[in-house]
Amino acid sequence: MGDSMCNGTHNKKALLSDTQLFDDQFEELLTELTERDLTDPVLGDALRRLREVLEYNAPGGKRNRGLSVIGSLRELLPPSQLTQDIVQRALIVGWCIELLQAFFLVADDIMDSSVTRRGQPCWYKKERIGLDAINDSFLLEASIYRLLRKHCRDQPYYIHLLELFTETSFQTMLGQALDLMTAPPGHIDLNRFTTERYKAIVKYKTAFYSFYLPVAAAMYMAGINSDEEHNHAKHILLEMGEFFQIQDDYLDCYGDPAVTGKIGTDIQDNKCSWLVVTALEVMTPGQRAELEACYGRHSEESIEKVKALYNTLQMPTLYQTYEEESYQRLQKLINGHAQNLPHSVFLNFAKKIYKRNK
Ligand code: DMA
Ligand code: MG
Ligand code: MG
Ligand code: MG
Repeated sequence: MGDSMCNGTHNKKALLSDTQLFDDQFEELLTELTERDLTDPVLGDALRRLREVLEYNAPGGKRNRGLSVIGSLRELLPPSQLTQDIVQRALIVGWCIELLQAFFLVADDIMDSSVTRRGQPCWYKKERIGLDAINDSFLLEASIYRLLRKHCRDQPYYIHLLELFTETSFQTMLGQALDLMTAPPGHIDLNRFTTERYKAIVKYKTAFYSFYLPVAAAMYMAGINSDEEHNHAKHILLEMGEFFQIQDDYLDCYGDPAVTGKIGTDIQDNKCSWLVVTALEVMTPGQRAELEACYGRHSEESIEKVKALYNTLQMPTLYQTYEEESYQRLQKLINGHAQNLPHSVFLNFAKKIYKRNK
């Protein structure tokens, strides 16, 4: 331990990692959302339900999005300006992003007919939950705005955060709409799966909320409001987001469910996945006819045929090449577009996602 740690000016909290602080903050937030403010006794059952929904669906992920608010803020403000209050607000805004993610995932798993998430059954798959999970997803979303109001309403950036969260939510919903419309069950049409459509889906359903949102929130909290700065950051972060969803699509088929915590459904769900879009670019007309006959079908046999075709086309090799190229492109983008923002804001994020297997 260095001398500075022993001079008594640092309290115990300062020695905890952001991850520990972040996890501790969740316990506090649970009490706040389910016990402290709403005291009407007739709400007891509903608030217990909210607590259960929060406990099951908000923690347990990688928390990259939530942690990157405080992570980015530490790069944007000098340590002397990072008071305990500011750190706490950054942790709470981070949890708001994790709640937004939980809201989308609970609904996404219903729409994608998924089975597991983060190594446990999807919430809607639990006994006696079913489609009541729809209202639970609304509760997760509403919790965001209760927290923001409680902790940030006196801050000069409050309105920026509100607009950021509502706009980002809308973008994500539009992306989910495109994702679902491009994958109509029982209507297989490989012509729908274009690169152009793919890019639109992933930009809207994933990149805005997973990458731009946490960094933009930290920027507003640090008083960086200019459109120019935000557009430069957005340019880099949307590129990272596209790559992140390509990984997600790759892992849907090639990931280990014991590691990713979820069992893939893209093939049977008829999804416009990076794998199918890329495979279509390199396959023969004969292989295309074969794919037409087995994609978007639920039988184990059909799914295995699609996977065999992906292997024949060497999709893992194509993916690795893509990952390498994407990483190089991103480094260039950071050097060219980061402008006044510290490159570490982007590099920290990039470090967490490249070569990931979960
Ligand atoms: C996820 O897309 C997008 C949102 C907004 C949840 P996805 O269905 O590929 O995600 P996952 O593979 O985690 O179900
Ligand atoms: Mg899904
Ligand atoms: Mg989905
Ligand atoms: Mg996926």
